Amino acid sequence: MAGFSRALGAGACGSEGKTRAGQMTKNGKLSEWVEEMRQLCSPERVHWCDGSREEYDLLCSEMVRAGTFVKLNEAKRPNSYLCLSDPSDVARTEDRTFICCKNKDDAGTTNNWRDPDEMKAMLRGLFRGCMRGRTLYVIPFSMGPLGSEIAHIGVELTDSPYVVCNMRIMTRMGRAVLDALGQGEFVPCLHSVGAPLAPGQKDVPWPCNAGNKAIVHFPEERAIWSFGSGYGGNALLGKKCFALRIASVMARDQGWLAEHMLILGLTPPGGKKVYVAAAFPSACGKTNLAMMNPALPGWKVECVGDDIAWMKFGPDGRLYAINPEYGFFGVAPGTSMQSNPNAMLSLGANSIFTNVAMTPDRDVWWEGMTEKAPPRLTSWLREEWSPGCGKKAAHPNARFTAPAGQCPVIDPDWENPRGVPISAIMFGGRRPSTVPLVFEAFNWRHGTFLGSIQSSETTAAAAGAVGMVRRDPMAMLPFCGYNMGDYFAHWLRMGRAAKAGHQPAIYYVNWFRKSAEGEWLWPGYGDNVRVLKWIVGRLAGTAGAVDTPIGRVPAPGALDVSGLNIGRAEMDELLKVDADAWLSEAKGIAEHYGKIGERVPREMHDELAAMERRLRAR
Ligand code: SAT
Ligand code: MN
Repeated sequence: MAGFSRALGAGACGSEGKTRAGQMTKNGKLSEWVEEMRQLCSPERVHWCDGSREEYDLLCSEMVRAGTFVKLNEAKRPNSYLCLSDPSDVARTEDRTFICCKNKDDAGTTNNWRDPDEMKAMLRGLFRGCMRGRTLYVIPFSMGPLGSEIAHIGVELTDSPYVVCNMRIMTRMGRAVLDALGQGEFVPCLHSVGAPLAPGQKDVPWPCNAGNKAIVHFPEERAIWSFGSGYGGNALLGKKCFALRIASVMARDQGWLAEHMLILGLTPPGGKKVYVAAAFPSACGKTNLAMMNPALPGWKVECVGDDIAWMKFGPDGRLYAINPEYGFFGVAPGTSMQSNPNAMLSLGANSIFTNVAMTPDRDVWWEGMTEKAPPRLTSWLREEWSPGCGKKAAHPNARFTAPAGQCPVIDPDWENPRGVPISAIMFGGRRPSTVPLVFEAFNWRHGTFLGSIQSSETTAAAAGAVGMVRRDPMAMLPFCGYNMGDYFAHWLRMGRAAKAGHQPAIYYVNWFRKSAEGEWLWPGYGDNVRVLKWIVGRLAGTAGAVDTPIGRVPAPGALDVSGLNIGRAEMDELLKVDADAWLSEAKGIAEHYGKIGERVPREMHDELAAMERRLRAR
């Protein structure tokens, strides 16, 4: 990166052996911390990112020279790059992710806990000299629109230019953030790929340290230390580490919600727009739902965010949400002009593609992007690839990083610092059986119960087996920075904090139910608007529902299936509540609560018992 520092060092943004912090920030805590970390990590130089296009372009061209990036075909995909990671570094590593608070019970049984002092000592060992031969980049970033009361600022120190470029797409970053920070508080986020370079040692395209990954959170100190991985949520620390794990703790302490939710605006034909937030686990279709093209004529969906929602009750008693992010870090495989045209249009330019395949004319391809695969490709493993060769061309967790502002259906209020008012919250996951297409919670407390029992088949977004059903409460299992039982209690508290009549209604959805023959019962994608339409009807008091032991399902005929080839029998199957299946589900829920432990609120056990009673009374 010598060329980079030479080119920018003369400018105002400051690249040199010693931190030129004084020029960049008057924030004493920040400059002290950067200096302390510089001494610990021993980078060759420090660069304070200003967030400019010039800086981004320079970093990209340096990475092209280093073999980290391939510049894609400018005519087809302007200002875009392909990046292929080391095959050992392709997803979040949940077993190497730690929550280090003083008291083990405060992390709870669903998190990996370590004593903070012991972990810090171990990390200091790992980070000592870990940036030798590399540049330490200082990335000031804002999660949320600058100046929003719901937003928060972080500063990531990293030795990965790939991280810098992704952070520029995923967050508001650079000089303007430092100006907004002033003397204020920030979340310190330290990141290293953990691969120091000896003098004269040639770098590899994707440096990492597969044997020593550690993604560590100190919730009490509100700090993040991440070592050894350059991929996604392990390395772009504003996302899962800050905006979910650390922010969930801030939200608990300060009385708001940091959730793994998309936010969309839904406008009925000639009607009033409502905003909905929805929590699904990683790689379960949040991006597809957030920017769908509705299959029903006249309906409009607009996207505020596709992954994370920060929500606070406003002075009017309503729940307001912002998307703390600035871009999409979406799963590429399966994304096509059929499944998600608005995502495809969002990534048409100014994007970074990680672990997808490349066509001979230097464009991107992945499984599901077109019906027929191109005859020849270079796979994510840098191998020649042709259809039928038996290997995947793109890694199943291959990602695109694209600016949210490029989404054709981005909501006009997506950067509104006050946020958008949320009328309904949806939980959901992939369940081939048992769970109906949609049902409504009786009230906030019951809705909290439904979130707490959320379950889904595992996906490629995390390392480990794919397709196993696991309980993933509020889709936060890998992202809640504290005891899951306390988190349920926080949800109950938040419901009580809402002004009467202003609690969002809560729904549970499952697009993935299959028939006995193993076929999808529901078309999904743009047809999911039919479920949203029923929800809007419920909010307006016009759509019918019938009570079942687990919640309210659409009354016969209340769900608009016009034009779909779904008969009465299929509809019954889709909405069926099988008492026996749910009674055995209840056993699984009791075990799930047992595993979380004694901090599961009484109310949740009561809800479970009440559900069982209703099921038995059937
Ligand atoms: O890699 S990320 O953690 O950012 C994506 C995800 O798992 O949802
Ligand atoms: Mn996610």
